[in-house]
Amino acid sequence: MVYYIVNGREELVETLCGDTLPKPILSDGPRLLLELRSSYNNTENKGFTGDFFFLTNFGIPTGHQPNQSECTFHYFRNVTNQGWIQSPNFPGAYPRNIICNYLFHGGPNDFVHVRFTYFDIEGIRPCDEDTASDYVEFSNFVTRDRKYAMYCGSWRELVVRSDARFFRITMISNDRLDGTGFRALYTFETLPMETTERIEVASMGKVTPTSPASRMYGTLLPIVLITVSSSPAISNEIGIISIIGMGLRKFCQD
Ligand SMILES: [Ca+2]
Repeated sequence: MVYYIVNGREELVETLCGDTLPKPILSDGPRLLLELRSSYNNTENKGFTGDFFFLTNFGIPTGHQPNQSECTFHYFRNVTNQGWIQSPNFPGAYPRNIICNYLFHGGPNDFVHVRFTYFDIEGIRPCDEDTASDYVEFSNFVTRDRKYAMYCGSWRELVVRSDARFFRITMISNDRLDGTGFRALYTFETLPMETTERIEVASMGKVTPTSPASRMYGTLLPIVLITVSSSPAISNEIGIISIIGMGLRKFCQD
């Protein structure tokens, strides 16, 4: 059983059993509790093994993170013109109460093209505060861009393009229920001077229940991450614990 520690109290977020490897787990603060419960004698179930890490990158391995206490990552064209972004702890569930910014900085006449290959953000449309949804926001500015709706739910082949050299993607989660986040390929391209029309969303559709992130990752070992939170009390000390290669072996609750 996996517990977050919220305001000093243990909050159950996931129960694991069976012989299927779990997805990575990322804490939403500096502590995470894993509890093994066995209610009767058995001679066949052998338990589990796993690795853990303390991390400061919120489980996001790409981009430049200037401040380890903030989930803000910068992507510069003069570093690379193409790469991947992902939600914290992808393909595992993203943490609750988190704000993550992905900021793209192209050169003059550049724009950035972002193609989501996986998108699962907990919520219902229109994904605003009234729907108590987590959401992803797109903007050509640091501030809100009214051209874009807020995005949540499951999408397939979601494509977004910036108007100009700067672009911002922000993921915001609330304090309840989780999704498995997103993964996207970004590409900086040079904008032809004569064609400045913007393409917002190229295509979209539902993700099928048979297309979990694990399929994209094949035999990639799962990673259990225990992050350190951005709560004010520990704002200067962010730590992240990750557990890699967790094996769950016929370990069931009754
Ligand atoms: Ca939520």
